[in-house]
Amino acid sequence: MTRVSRREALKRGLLGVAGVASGATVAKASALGVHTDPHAVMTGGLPAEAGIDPIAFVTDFDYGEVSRRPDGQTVREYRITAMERTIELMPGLFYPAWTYNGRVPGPTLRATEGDFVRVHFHNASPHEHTMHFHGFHAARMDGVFEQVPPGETFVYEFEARPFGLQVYHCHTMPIKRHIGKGLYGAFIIDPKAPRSPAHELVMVMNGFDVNFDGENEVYAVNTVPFAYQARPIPLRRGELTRIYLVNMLEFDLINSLHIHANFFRVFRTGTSREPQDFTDTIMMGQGERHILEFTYHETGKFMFHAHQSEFAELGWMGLFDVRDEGVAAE
Ligand SMILES: [Cu+2]
Repeated sequence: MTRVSRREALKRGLLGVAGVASGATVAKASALGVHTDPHAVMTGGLPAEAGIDPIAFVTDFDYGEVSRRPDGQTVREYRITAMERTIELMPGLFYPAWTYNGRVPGPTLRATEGDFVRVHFHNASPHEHTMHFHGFHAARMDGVFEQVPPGETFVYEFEARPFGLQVYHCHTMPIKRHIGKGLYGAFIIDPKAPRSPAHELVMVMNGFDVNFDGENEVYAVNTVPFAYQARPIPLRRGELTRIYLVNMLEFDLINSLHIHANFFRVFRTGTSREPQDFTDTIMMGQGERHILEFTYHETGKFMFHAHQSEFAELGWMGLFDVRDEGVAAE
């Protein structure tokens, strides 16, 4: 396999396939040195596709299967399966991902502080994996020493604490491989007294090392490069927007988000009800996550992107389309 640097990939027209649904072929992926064997892009009988719809993903929250204990405590049960799946990041650009439930990121799990959380984790892949949740729990629920072999199941149980924006990811060595391959997701723990009503969006910043050279060739928020440039995220003028922003980017030390023509309040890790900052750009290391709140008072299209310009040009950019009408209510 010829090593192609990400700058060369850029020169070879990676940007040219953004948002183009037809005409691109596996030859483009071949230029990047990724699989072109038709069997390699059909893992486990599943067709190659993005695994998620980026527009649906931003507002897709998994509250689990809800029941109640005799003492009134809410129980939320989630079913997560680790599986291999080749996903199509952009037309013709395939990536053999390791996924939770066949998608990258995994589902955005959501509970309220004090709920009892039970996660049935099944490993349907040929490698050992775990689920390591950020937040409070017992040592045996930490997803580090209890590796789950292929074909086995492990049940994680804990109380959802503390409220804020948490994250989960695989904690199997080498971790950079297991995270880089796609095993992560957001985990929102709402405070008991709800936050103010808002249009809520989940953004998981990530990237993919498509030629396995230990650096990312493409960057994105929610997996698909340029997804929200091709299909802007609709916002309503005057309505509070709340972004649950998570950085799970592997290989690069930092990532960032910048929004145009506006400032946001920053609730670091979402653990305080009081904002700690008011700015338009935030830098984050891997595993950092923050809640951002802002309101647009003008209509029109506004860009948001990583303020590492290279990341933006390799896929991590998008648009808000602020309107007075035609925005689905949450
Ligand atoms: Cu893993």
